[in-house]
Amino acid sequence: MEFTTPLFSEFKIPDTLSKPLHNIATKIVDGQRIDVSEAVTLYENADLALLSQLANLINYRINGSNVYFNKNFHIEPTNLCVFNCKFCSYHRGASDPLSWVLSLSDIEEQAKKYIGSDVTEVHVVGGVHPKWDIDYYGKMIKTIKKILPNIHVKAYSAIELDYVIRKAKLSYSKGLSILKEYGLDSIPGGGAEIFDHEVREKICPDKASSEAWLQIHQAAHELGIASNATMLYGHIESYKNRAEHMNAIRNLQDKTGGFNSFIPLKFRSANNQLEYLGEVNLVEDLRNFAVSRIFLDNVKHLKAYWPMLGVENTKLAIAFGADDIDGTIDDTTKIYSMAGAEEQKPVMTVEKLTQLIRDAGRQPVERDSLYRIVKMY
Ligand code: V47
Repeated sequence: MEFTTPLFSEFKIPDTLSKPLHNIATKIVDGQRIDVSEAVTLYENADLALLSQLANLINYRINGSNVYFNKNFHIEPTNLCVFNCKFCSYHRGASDPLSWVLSLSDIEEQAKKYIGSDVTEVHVVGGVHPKWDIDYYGKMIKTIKKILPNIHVKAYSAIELDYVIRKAKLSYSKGLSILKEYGLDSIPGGGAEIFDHEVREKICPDKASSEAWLQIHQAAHELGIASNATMLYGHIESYKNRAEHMNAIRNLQDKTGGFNSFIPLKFRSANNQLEYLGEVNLVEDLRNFAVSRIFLDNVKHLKAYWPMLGVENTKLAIAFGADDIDGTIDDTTKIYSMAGAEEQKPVMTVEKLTQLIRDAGRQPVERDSLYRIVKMY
């Protein structure tokens, strides 16, 4: 299917818009940056059709009609965790039958399943184990690379990194360069949650601060290690908190250029201490994708993580600015299924991923972890 909708090349701002919205839309169409208060106005007042058109305009300028996926799997080394984040449905105490801890030989066995396959990335993330140190984190990477020498290892959230690097009494830069020596290729976006201090104090009081998260990603970028950024939304945060969160990411990206993608993660409420909040609806998800795409003009890719959204909602997210849907996954992650996401066994074939993208009217493109094209479908 060809991507020919005229509004992506010539979009006329409706005369019927209120003055503030008209001014914001004009800035966006003219390629100017919007600020935090303008993002809040979009969240509060823009209708879905306008948000979709503006987000598509920005996305089309950056990514054309391409929508990316990759062939990947996860390794989740443990769900023991020294922290007690209230939104987490995943962590368990050591005596809980639902807890797990992988040894290096378990990790070796998991990696061996992919010998001879054309998977390009492993995403390694888990709880923060009280006894592991930086060398163990390094050895996990080395174990994977011994079995799969060409795989890209995207590993460890800034929360895990902060813990082990500080435990080793090293600077972030030194700790990350040690892990790079072991084979770390890039860093996933987890642990950002919402940077606002008051919200963070309420939803994850004891873990690494917003400043630590940003410093770790900055140190990584300065060492040539690319990373992603996430935002956990749909709990107790305000629109201003979301816009300020994205502003911190946009500011850092201006300095380093090291973020590959931004990933809005919708709070899923099952089996955690914030269950009473319930969940925001799909319309709110789509509005959030669109404002993210418009606001983060310097982060090339906006990821709609399909295991969290489900297949049909991922198609809709593509119509609201997303250009990446993550990968094949192969039923190797539990974070979202344990929090009640639709996909209880997340696994997708390439045929299904490419069909999802075609159903959304776009061009499926397999990418590697740095968004280099592997294959056009
Ligand atoms: O930091 C935890 C989130 C993140 C819940 O970089 C929850 O490519 C919603 O970072 N409801 C970890 N979200 C996952 C993550 C990620 C996922 C996909 C791709 C990439 C990437 C990174 O998951 C945590 C937290 O923000 N999370 N519990 C929950 N109940």
